[in-house]
Amino acid sequence: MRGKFITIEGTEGVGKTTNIQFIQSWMDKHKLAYATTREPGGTPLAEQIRELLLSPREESVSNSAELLMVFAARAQHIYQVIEPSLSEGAWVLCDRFTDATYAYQGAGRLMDTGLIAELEMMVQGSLRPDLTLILDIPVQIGLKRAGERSTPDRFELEQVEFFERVRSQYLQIAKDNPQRCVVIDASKPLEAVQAQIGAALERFLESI
Ligand code: Z5A
Repeated sequence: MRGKFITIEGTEGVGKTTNIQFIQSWMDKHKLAYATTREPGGTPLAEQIRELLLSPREESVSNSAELLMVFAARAQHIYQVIEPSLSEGAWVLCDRFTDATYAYQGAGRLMDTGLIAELEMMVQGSLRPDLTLILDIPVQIGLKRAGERSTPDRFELEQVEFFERVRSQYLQIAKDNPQRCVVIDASKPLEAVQAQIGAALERFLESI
């Protein structure tokens, strides 16, 4: 049987990395075979593109160049990791996927979402996540958490309004795709966040 494709999304510092460890333990407990990966990245080529995308630089990066790099990395990632894993029956747990493109390039950079949809179709065909956990917190709290943890990448140098648009877009995606998306209140203490994630995963498992 084909594996399930689970993505985890949210604005900066929302706790994706922290909670992925919790999801891995949940999958171990349920004896599921899985691969954990991330976007941009997940293969040597895609990780190189990630580096290009995230490094702060003097040269201003055009929105189109950014969008095409995101999808170039994604094409390689799907080809090399996501499709083979799903076909072998493994679940794929992915830190960000195309919802991030609608949120960051679409809402954040104010790019044409029709263009994103065309690239999505070209690169993914019918591939879509089966379950998406959208971790949600007020932008300022996330930026504070992210700032305390590491030096800012090229995206983290953006203004608060940029991240407000990203957050609104994620909430809109959740509204538009209630079958696939679950919004998690990530402003709560970690144990409470993980209780919500655990409940969402159990519901998903029961539904399949
Ligand atoms: N990007 C894009 O533009 N278009 C696309 O299509 C895709 C991506 C796929 C890299 O993503 C960038 O790529 C991203 C958008 C762009 N923008 N940026 N930057 P990333 O996911 O690798 O990077 P990130 O969003 O910055 O994630 P992050 O910094 O790794 O944060 P996180 O994984 O969500 O959070 P964390 O490291 O787990 O937690 C942050 C801190 O908060 C840490 O100290 C934790 O201990 C703490 N934490 C976590 N949970 C809690 C709770 N509940 N309470 C208190 N403290 C907590």
